[in-house]
Order: sequence, then C-alpha cells, then structure tokens
Amino acid sequence: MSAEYHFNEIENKWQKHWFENGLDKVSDDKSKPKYYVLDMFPYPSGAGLHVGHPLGYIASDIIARYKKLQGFNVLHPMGFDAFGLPAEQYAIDHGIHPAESTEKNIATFKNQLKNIGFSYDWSREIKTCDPNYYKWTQWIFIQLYNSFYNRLNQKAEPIAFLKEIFNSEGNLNHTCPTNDELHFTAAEWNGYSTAEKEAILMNYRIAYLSFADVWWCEKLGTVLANDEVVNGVSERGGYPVIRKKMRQWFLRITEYAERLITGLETVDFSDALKEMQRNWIGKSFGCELNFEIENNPSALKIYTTRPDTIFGADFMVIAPEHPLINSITTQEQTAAIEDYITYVKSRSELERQSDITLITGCFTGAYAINPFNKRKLPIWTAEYVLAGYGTGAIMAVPCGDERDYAFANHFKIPITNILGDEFNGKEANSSKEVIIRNSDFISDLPSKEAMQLVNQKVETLGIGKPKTNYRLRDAGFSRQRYWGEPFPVIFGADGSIELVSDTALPVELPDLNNFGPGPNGQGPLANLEEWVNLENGKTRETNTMPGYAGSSWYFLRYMDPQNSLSFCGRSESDYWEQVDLYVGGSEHAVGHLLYSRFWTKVLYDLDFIGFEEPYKKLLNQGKIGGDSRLAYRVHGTNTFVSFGLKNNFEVDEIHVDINFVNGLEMDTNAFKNWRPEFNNATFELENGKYICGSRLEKMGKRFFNVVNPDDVVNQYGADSLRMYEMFLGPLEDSKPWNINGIDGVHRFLKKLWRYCVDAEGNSLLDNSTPAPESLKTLHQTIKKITEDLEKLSFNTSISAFMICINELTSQNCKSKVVLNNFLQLLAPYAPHIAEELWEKNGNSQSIFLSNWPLFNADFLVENTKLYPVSINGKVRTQLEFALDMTIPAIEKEVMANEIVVKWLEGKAPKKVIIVPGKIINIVM
Ligand code: ANZ
Repeated sequence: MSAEYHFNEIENKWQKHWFENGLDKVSDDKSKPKYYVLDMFPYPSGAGLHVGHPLGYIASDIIARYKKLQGFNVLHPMGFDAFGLPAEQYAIDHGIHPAESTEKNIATFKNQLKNIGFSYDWSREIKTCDPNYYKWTQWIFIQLYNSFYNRLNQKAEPIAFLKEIFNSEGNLNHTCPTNDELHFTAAEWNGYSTAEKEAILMNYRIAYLSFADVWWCEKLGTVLANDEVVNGVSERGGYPVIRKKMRQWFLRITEYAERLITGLETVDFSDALKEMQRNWIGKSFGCELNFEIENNPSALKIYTTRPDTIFGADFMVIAPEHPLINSITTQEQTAAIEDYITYVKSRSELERQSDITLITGCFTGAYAINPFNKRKLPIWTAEYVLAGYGTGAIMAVPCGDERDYAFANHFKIPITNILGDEFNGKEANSSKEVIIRNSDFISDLPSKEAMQLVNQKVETLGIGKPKTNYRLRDAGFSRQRYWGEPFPVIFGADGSIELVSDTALPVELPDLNNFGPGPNGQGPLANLEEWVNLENGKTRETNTMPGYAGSSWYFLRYMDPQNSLSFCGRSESDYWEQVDLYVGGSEHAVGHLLYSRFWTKVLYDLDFIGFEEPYKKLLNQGKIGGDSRLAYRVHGTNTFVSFGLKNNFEVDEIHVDINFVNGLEMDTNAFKNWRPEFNNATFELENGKYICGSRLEKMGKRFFNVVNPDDVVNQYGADSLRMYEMFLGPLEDSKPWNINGIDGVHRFLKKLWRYCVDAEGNSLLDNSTPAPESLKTLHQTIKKITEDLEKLSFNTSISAFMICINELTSQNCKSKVVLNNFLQLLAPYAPHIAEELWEKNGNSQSIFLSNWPLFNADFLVENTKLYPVSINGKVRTQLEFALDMTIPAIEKEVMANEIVVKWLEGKAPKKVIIVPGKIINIVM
C-alpha cells in the first residue's frame, strides 16, 4: 500500500478481515459481563438508506465497540422488520411478489450497512417475514390467547386457571374486563353450554376476538390502528378512513395500563417520551355514580372526574350508542333520536372529538334524578360523549366544563352557577383550584375537599364508587392484508375456535399472485379457497397480524436466533436480560414501544423471561434534514435564470437533483439530460455559471436531495462519514446535512495518517519514552472521551480527538505508546483507520481485541514548572525544574546556567529570589 491515506482499500481490507475472522461474532463466554446495544430494526423500503438513517446506527456502533474494548460481551445485532404494507402495495402496483421485493431491498440495505463498517453480528440477523421467526410470533399469540389478566395477582396467568376458578367459585372475585355487571356462580357456570363458556372466556383472554368499530381504509383495503390514523386519514398514503364494525382480533393491553405507567419509573427514557406514553395511556381519577331515571327501572351510570360539581349538573348526556337509548326515549322523541343516531354513524370518533365548534345533540324526552338534591335533569344524547370511554354517559356541568357549556348555550339550557364569582357566565371555568358555592353540604369548600366528601357520601349511599379510568384502548390485531403473519387459528363449522398445535407451527404464509382484497372486505388470503377451507367445514383465519406483531418481541430473538425449540432459551434471556441501550427514532414513542413493553410484561408474567421491561435506556436520535438545490425557470418558458438574476423575472422554482450540483454550481448539461422536458432548456448565467438556490428541508426522494451513504463512503470513506455524522451535533437534535462540513473531519484523518506513517507507508513512531506533557495530553483525552461516551455525547469527542493530535504534533511526540492509546480511543468512531495504523505500529492482533485505555489522574498533575528567569527585572531565559526541588538546589543550577553566567558577567548577584512554582529573579 502506498503512503497516502487510501481509505477505500483500508476499509475493504478490514471489513473483510473482521468478517473472516469472526471479530463481530458474539462470544459464548457467559463469564464476561454483558452489554446489549440495539438499533430499532429498519423496514427495508425500496428507497434504500439515506445518510439520515445511519445516524443512530453509528452512535450505537460506537457504544458497541467501546463496550467491547472495555471487556464486555456485547450483543449488537441487526435485522429487518420485513412484513408490511408498502411491499404489498408495490406488489399490487408492479406485480412483483412481496417476498421478492423484500429480499432485494434487504440485500441493498445490508450492503449499505456493511459499507459503513458496523460491527453487527450478522449470524444473528432476523427477518420478521422468515417462517423460522414468525413461527414464534404465532406461538406468542397462542400464549396471549391462552392467558387472562388476573387482577388479584396483577399478572397474566393461564386461562386454564380461570376455568378452574369458575368451576369452583364462579366469577365472584374475577370481574369481567368488558362487563363488570356480569356475575355468575359456580353452579351457573357449570350449567352453561361449551359455546356459552367460550364466549365468556373470550372476554377475559389477552388475545381475543370481538366485533368492534375499527378504522377501515377503503383504499388500502385494511383496518388501521388508532395511531396509524393521523388527522382523520391513513398515516401511510393519506387516504380517507371510516368507522366500520368488523370481527377482529384484539390484544387486551388495557389490563396493563397501570403497569405500563409504573414501569416507566424503572427505565431511563427521556422525560418527554415518558410523558407521551403517560398521555397515551391517559389515566384519570373519578367516580362512577348512578342516577335514577324517572319512570324507568334502570339506573343511569355516569363517569365523572369532578364529583364536587354534582350540584351544578343541569342535564345528562348519553352516547348515541348507549344501550339504554331506546328504552328511555319517549314516544314523541323516537323519530328525532333515530335520525340523530343515523347522523352520528357517519361520523368518525376523531371528528366527534375534534369538531368542538359543531354542536349537535337530541333530547330523549327522559329525565334523570340528581341523587343529592332530587332535581330532574333532562337526558340528551350527543356525539361528544363517546361510547368507549368511562360509562358512555355523563352528568353535564356547564359552568365547569367547556363542552357542556357550549352545549347548554346552544340548546338554551339554563346554567346553574356553583362557582360564585369564579364563573363569569361567558365561559366554563374548568380549574380544579376553585371554591365550590351554592352546593348544600359542600358549599364554600375547596374543590379537592368537596370531591372527597362527595365520594364518601356516594359510597355510604351505595350509589357509586371511586373509579380510575384509562384512555388507552385495546389494540386491534387483525389486518385484511397478505404480507403479514398468518394467525394460527382455525374456525369450526359451528364458529368454535381451534388454535393450531405448537408442533404444526409455523402456519406458513401461502404463495399468492393476486394481492387484491378478498370478498366482503376480507384480506387477500380469503381468495385462496384451497388454503382457507379445511376438512369438516373448518376454515382458516384469513386476516394477518399487524406490523407491530414481529417488532414487539424481536429483541428477544437476537439472544438466541437459531433456537428451534423455543422463541428464546431461558439461559440466554437470563444472561442477556434487558437491552442496555436502545437507539431509534421518536416516531415510535407510543406504538412500537408500548406494544413491546406490553408483550414483554406478558412473557414475564407467564415466566418465559425474567424481566418485565425490555429497554433499560432509550436514546432517540434526531433527523437529518436535506440540503435542496433550486433552479429558477422563467414562468411559461424553458429558460432558467441563475440565482442572482431571479428577482428580475417571474420564476417558478424547480428542485434540482443534488447529484449534478457542485456546491451551488449546476452542471447544465446534466440538467438538460435529466428529463426530456429540460432537453431544450436555455440558461442565463452569472459569470459563466449557473448558480442554484438552496433550502433546508426534509431529506426525501421528492426533493431530489437524498444523499446515499454509499456515495459519501466512496468519496470520503466510512470513517469520515461516521465521524462527520457524529460531528454534526448532539445525537438527539435534528440537523441539516451539509457535505461541505465533511472536509474538516476528512482532513483530520489524513493528518493523523501522515502523523503516523511516512511517504513509504512505514511507521514514523518509535519506542521513545513519552514526555510528561504528551502523557498529560493523552490522559486528558482519555478522560474526555470516556466521559463523553458514558454521557452519549458523541459530537464533543470529535473535537477532542482533533485537539489531541494538534497538541501531540506541537509536542513532537513520536511515542508509539501514546499513539496506540490514542488509536484505541478513536477505534469506536473510526474503526478502519484505527485498525490500520494500529497494525502499522507493530500490533499483530486486532485493536478490538485490545482494551480501553485507563485514565490515570497522576499524569494530569504538573510535576515540573517552567520558570521565567529575570535578571534585574528582565526575563532573560526559561528554566524547567521539578516542583519538589529545594530552593538551594534550584539556585545552584540557576547560577550554573550558561545564559545566566553570561548576563552576570562574572559578578556575584546581590540577591537571588526564588518563589517555588512561580518565579526566579536575580538582582545585580
Ligand atoms: C362532570 C364534570 C364537571 C366533568 C366538570 C368535567 C368537568 P378525563 O379527564 O378525560 O377522564 N366524560 C366522561 N365520560 C365521557 C365520555 N364517554 N365522553 C365524553 N366525555 C366524558 O375526563 C373525564 C370527564 O369527561 C368527566 O368528568 C366527564 O365530564 C367527561 F366541571 O363530569 B366530567
């Protein structure tokens, strides 16, 4: 190899070496302490990676290599979240099978990742679409189906236990999660038919089948989860969605609401992220309270978070879906109520909640009685009260609740003031820091005290009880799509449910050519009759699992990826335990993270693993923005004017592919050849150049500003790319990509190279004893880099490396020992150049088999001092002495010094003043 820094050769050489020598393989040596650092695995899209994607991967790779050098056994795997809608949409659009396009995309991703020199143990790669993987996703589903949440023990337990309990005591101690009014004795249970028993058990199972309103997207032909619907349209594609009742699988995540909140206290996630999860779960404290209905035996149960406002209730509102609506509606109001219900059916839950200015509702004709003052309150129905929350019925308090106020105002319902001066009559005052007035036994009490009193009274009167509610809903788990995990479920001709036995797993996804929807909104698998229909009229479940199925437990499979007997052997999960550091985008703050925390808790409860939080620490990387280039076409022509001229014309902006713009200067020929419409483009130049405008925006295909990491690696090397991405700023920040900046780190690596090797490529370093100042520089750097890594502050290390090499250069340090230590510090960031120079320094084993340099504070302590020596007040020279030297010993050496002797001109000095550690002054 010649003397220049040939990064491409070096990087290929070492990537090959590491792979061939299994350097990235995880060790089986379980006596070592472990460290598990995980990236959120990517969905292998057709577009490949752009430079924004590896930001988090680089950070996690630095940590992985650092921990390895520290002696940890490091698990740092990579895989692919390979099922999903886009591959299927692509198949529909282009006729290419999802398996084929997915494999191709994975190959591209892997190549791109390998080029960056990540230390992934590829022997542990997983793909969620691999039958050997989804076999276990199906197996976990079966465990979820065969379990219920035992509220007494606060954990999931086998449903077989529950059957035993029902046999011996009915459901006395085990409230039904979907209906707390369902009570049966052991005798009643034993009298039920098998089908009746199964129907009851279904209400307890953690994976269960139910009919429910789901978001249905006609265009995608599928049901979407709440978090896949954004602003009333599908997150992917932006297509309209409507509410539709369908038979769906659900996961009873709601039983875990409390543990999902308390578990947050045991993990190291950012406060913002924890807050997002808490908000999503939406815990509130309140009270359930029964109101009698005039001329009707049923009670109306409401949920309120403000029992203290009960004397301000002016009317009641029930959800249009409320089960009592028909039985309470009076004859005169029946037609109006029916019309209103029809209207509400056309409205999505989102519209119902978000259109707060649109006030609709209908009076049922019925009245409820306030249990405290016996006041008659009209019962209305209105879309703002949702069936799925609380009890689906409320007492409306216009002076304390905005929506109730707006409703009363709209329908001219008189408002009772229970807040005195704190209610201005023009808007509700929803503050809880108020004094309650005009309210019988709670008058003139602060809200909080009043609440307690009312709660107590409600309990003594036996008309209600305090209640905690969660906004979290059970998660829909069925998709009417092809490219996902099939369910291990078979329906009997009588509608009974049979789960596929463990030995028959996986239920393989059958091959298919037609990816269009099946009949009646079913998924494409419904078209495959020979697959669907089994003997004796049995049929297979034709839905497939949603995208979050495979990603909810993948971190466990990496621990034991080839295990054919278990999803993950217990000895492996006991050793690797939680992920120590999880790096990924904040867009997964609720969906993926919440589901995988939930699955982990269930697996823990069922004693398949020994820990209940999957991720000990989470780091969210920011996004890298694109630096777009713009050309200016004079409106209605094919003439393009350079940036400086554009204000003289009426121009249209065109995004130009950044690949044919150098800095800001556009290659006009490349532009002309780019697209037929630009073939005859003409240009008005500035100083012979076409100068583009620029803009920072999202990195994406449609802005033609995508930077492929492969191109950067070719031009500057993977080490420069890695260093530069870290140099851009704190990992959590979003920041623009600016290729100009990469020169700085690239020059630094070249400088390091020249510092270490001569023109012939031989080492310039020697075995000289390092000077104290060089050891000081080195140990300052060790301290800084180690602290930075512990804080996950990557950007600050880059400048520390540069400062270190500058200092060593000016100290003319040639010490191999010092440079070897420096290379060990650099190795996590720039592994290839560190490995190459390490070898040139005469080390025969990989740098990654060495160790992390230990900081020694002794080297930072100054033990000599460079004294300015003045003669008659003028500094004539500088002399270095050990700080612990005695004054007479210093004086002796000063007086013998050549320069001092010269200035003394043979005379004896009047006085020699020596202040240790400060100055030496000779007075003549
Ligand atoms: C009386 C009251 C007085 C209320 C007041 C609020 C303020 P969170 O915090 O979200 O749990 N509510 C209850 N069930 C509802 C449903 N199904 N659809 C729409 N609204 C519902 O909110 C609980 C409050 O939201 C409850 O307390 C109830 O109104 C309303 F000054 O009751 B409140």
